[in-house]
Order: sequence, then C-alpha cells, then structure tokens
Amino acid sequence: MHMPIDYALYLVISQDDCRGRDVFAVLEQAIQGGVTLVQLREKSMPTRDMVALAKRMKALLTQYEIPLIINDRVDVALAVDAEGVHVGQKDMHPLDVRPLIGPERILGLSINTEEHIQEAQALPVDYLGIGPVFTTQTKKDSKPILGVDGLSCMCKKAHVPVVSIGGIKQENAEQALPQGTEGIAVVSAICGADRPLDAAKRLKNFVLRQRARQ
Ligand code: TZP
Ligand code: MG
Repeated sequence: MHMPIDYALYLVISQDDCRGRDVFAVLEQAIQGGVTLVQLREKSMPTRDMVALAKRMKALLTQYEIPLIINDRVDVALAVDAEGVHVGQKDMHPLDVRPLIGPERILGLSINTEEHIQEAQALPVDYLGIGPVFTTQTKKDSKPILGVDGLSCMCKKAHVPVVSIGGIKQENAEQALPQGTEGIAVVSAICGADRPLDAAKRLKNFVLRQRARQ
C-alpha cells in the first residue's frame, strides 16, 4: 500500500518555473510551508537528467512522507519508484498506464470538460485534476477557463477526489475550493513566489480553514 495521500496542497514543480532558483531550494521551502503532495512536471528535460532529478526529489520527499507523482512519464515514475503518475487527455491512456504501474500506485488524470468527467467514471484513476479554473500563464496550451461555477459543477460528478488547478493564488484560493474539492494544485503561486515558504503556508491555511468549515 502506498503512503497516505493528502490532496490539500499539491505542488506541481519544474526547474523552469522556479525563476532561476534551484528547484530544490524552492522545494525545501514548499515542504516547510506545508505542501502535502508533489508532482514533477518537466516537459523538455533530457530523460537521463529527469530521472536524476526525480530520484533526488523522491529521496527528499520520502523523509517527509510526501508522495511524489511524475507528470506523464510512466518510465521515469517506475525508474525512481515514485508513488504515482499524472496524465493529461493527450498522454498515455489511464487504461494503458494502470497495468504498467500496478494497482497500488496513484494515478491522476487532468479533466477539462463534462465529457471527460463522464469518461473518467470508468477509468482506474485515484484522483482528478480539474482546471484551469482561472487564467494561467504557466500552461500555454491551456483549455478554456472553467471558472468557479464550472469547477463546482464538475466536482459534483466526480467519483474520486478532486483537486482544482490553474491560476490559483492567494487572492482566489478560497474560491477554488468549492464543496467536493479535496485541495488545490499550484505551480506559480509557490514556484514563482518571492518567498515560497510563506506562499505555501498561506495557501495551506486556506485549505485547512475550508476543511474546518465543511
Ligand atoms: N494544468 C492545468 S492549468 C496548469 C496545469 C498544469 C498550470 C497551473 O499553473 P499555475 O501557475 O498554478 O496557474
Ligand atoms: Mg501531460
């Protein structure tokens, strides 16, 4: 069985999103600030470098019992024994990923439409990432913005835990946590923050306060 998963504050990280700072310097701060789950999302790094990075990340996160999820790259996830994989609608299909990663590893899927969410009901996934909720500069090919209403509507139909993603910042984090969401996933709100530790801490507090109200 994999380590327990808490979707409260899901950091999606890449070297390029850290504003020239070392990815581990940012990650260390994010951990101190309370992130509960980390996804490594490297779109253009040579495979060997990505495996080395992921291996080091896994060693660090294991010390804090924070699961590591690898974006898209099933091979990298297996090579470093990551806790899971996250795929988008154009990546390897969840039905093809599941036999490769086995029954225990976490499998996440990005969802952007009502149709996706219907399809997901029959898929062997552990959580859904729904977004983009707000405008984002981070994902250039980002799909139409769902808004808070779109997000709320979709999470009512989810059969597994939901995290919201896309343009989530201090100012709108509360809105990104409607009934039915387990947490928020962010890139720039932490990786691009002047003080990633403080940013993570504040975002985490939003989620914890929201949970206390529900
Ligand atoms: N998937 C949907 S939006 C997005 C991803 C990976 C980017 C989120 O980045 P940010 O900086 O938190 O808006
Ligand atoms: Mg992808």
